[in-house]
Amino acid sequence: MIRTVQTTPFDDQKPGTSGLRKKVPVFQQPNYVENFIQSVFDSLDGYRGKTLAIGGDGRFLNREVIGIAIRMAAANGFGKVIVGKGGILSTPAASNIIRKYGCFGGIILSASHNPGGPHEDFGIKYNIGNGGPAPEKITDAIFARSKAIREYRIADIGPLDLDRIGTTRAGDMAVEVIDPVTDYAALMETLFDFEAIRAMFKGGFRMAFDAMHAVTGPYAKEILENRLGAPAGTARNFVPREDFGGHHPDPNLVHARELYDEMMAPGAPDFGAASDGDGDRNLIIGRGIFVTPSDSLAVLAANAHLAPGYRAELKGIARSMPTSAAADRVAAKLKIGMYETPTGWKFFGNLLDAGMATICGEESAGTGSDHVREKDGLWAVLLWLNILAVRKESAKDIVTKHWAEFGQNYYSRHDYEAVETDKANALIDELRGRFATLPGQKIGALTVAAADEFAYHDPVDGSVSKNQGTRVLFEGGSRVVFRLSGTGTSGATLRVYIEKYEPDPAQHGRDPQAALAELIAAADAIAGIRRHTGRDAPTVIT
Ligand code: G16
Repeated sequence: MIRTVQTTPFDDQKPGTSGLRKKVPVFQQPNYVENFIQSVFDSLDGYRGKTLAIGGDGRFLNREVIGIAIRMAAANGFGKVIVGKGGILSTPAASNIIRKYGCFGGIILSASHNPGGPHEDFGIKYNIGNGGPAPEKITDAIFARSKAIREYRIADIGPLDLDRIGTTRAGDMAVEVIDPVTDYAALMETLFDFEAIRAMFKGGFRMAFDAMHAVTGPYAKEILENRLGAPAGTARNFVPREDFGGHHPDPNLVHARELYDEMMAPGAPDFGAASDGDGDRNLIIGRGIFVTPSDSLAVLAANAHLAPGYRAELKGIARSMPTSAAADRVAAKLKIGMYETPTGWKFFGNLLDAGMATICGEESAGTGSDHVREKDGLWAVLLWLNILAVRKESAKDIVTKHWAEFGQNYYSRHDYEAVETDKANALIDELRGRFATLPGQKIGALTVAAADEFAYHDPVDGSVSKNQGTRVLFEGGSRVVFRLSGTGTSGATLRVYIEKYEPDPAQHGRDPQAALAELIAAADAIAGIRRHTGRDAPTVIT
């Protein structure tokens, strides 16, 4: 039986950088989830009888919301839903399912690297038929609808068994429960030289992969240990938990500190890696070297031809604006297109669909390719393994040689989390007001060359996205970028991205904070970070 339920709108359902992310108690308000999902369906055309993929990263509230999504999909006329067993699908695996099975779209439940649990974070995201996050045109429509919604539709169906693989019916709709790992693992086998990686493990190569008690655990166990023959124990913290074991499933130098310390200590494994809550981010640490996501993108692009799936010339490389320009130098050498997009994986979708880019990446620990339309944590790890297996050199040697050839883009991001929203806005507004007067100003030894707000003109569909980050560019090519995060759930997070290009190999491999000290001081002098936020130091430095 289909019920139409009267409701009143919420005014805070604006999707951010990657879907709607809020604290769990916000989602637990009566009708909150239903309103948002109905607003998604109301913003789409032509889905009757079609298939919807549904899955999430297994965090607290995952099962309940999956049940609601299935019942609402049935009531709204979808012909079928494909759901990961136990309600689990990593974000890249969900993207693959949407593409492989020709789904109309998908609903992905995740708050990514944010913590999980009854008082932590949850999220809902809609992905379109290409497997990628909905573009702004759709997320804007969802938000507009969420402010006007008066009713939603939901089917009263009996209990759903999400733990048994197979197809059942929910009213007129088929519910197919699939193994979350099988299709993804099969896709990885088509892209990488599993033989070569297997031989490397057989030869004694040691790796530590921290799944951070998040969704990648079962994927890593199956692919690294079962299929590639890495010793048992290579995948750690591989049992997904609703609260990620009480940790932030954020693969960075703060939350994956143990792995970092191990990789820097004597007797470290050859290679260390980690992934986040929903499996789309990656952390790469070679023995004795942390590889920044921006450098990782550049190294992967320069060496991708060593993997079977990327033997043909890359079509182009894309990166988000705050990501360092390291990959630009690779694109220039390969004589292929280089695209600079706003932050948010959704902006890569058009470039990938149009065949203009093959590999994309972001400073926020995301790398991926045209194999799906999400960033893909394990994919990045496997491409690294493939490169290591073919080149038979250490990650440190590979990165050091890369710098020697292309120069090093020193890079760091300073995050000021949970800043009062008014204060963060005031900082950005003040900065905007100084665009005209900043050029020519000297700060220490640095001279400002230009200051502006990044706007993106999508070369495929002509859409324009404004206000995508404030840039201060210095003479000589260094820069500082200021941006407010679109994924936080408390107050505002100010992100300060700092970058300096160093061509001289004698100056490579220094501590980035020391190498960037002058720019870090300039960032505060220009934006008044301390003055506005009252903070002496960033919350997180990556
Ligand atoms: C999301 C987006 C990424 C973005 C990141 C950080 O990642 O998919 O494209 O770079 O957020 O965004 P912000 O700087 O606005 O917080 P994830 O892994 O959180 O889904």
